[in-house]
Amino acid sequence: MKTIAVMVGLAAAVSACGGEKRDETAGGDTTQAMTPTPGGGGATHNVNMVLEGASAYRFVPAELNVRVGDKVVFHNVSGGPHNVAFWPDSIPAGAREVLEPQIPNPIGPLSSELVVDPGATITISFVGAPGGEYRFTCTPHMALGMNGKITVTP
Ligand SMILES: [Cu+2]
Repeated sequence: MKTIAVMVGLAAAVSACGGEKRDETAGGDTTQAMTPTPGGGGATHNVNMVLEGASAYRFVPAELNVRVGDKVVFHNVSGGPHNVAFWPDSIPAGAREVLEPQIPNPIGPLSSELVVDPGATITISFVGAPGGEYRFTCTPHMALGMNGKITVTP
């Protein structure tokens, strides 16, 4: 099963190199062209968790801006298992209370379960979240620089 996942990941990486900016996992639910909603948010943003080349583990995009009320869906595209782990000491005051209930079976503080299956997702909602910067990492690939940042704007 692992071999299949790696091959799927390679196929995704190769097609991503074709220059066409396309998200094959997200069903077109992208927010690049979204119009701000009065009162904030409600949009869905997609982040792919990928292995590029032999050892470049990344969140793509690694940095994104969202509004309070939006949600971010992390997709396990290649190179897994991955997870999403927010740094408890670098998120805004009050953010922990918003994030913690959304992370069942944490493997560490504010650290989601590992996702293994291709296409598996982790969804984090920023409904009611305080504005500011939310830095996160992928626990298995932390030392390899798989990090990201979400900036939440009220
Ligand atoms: Cu990872």
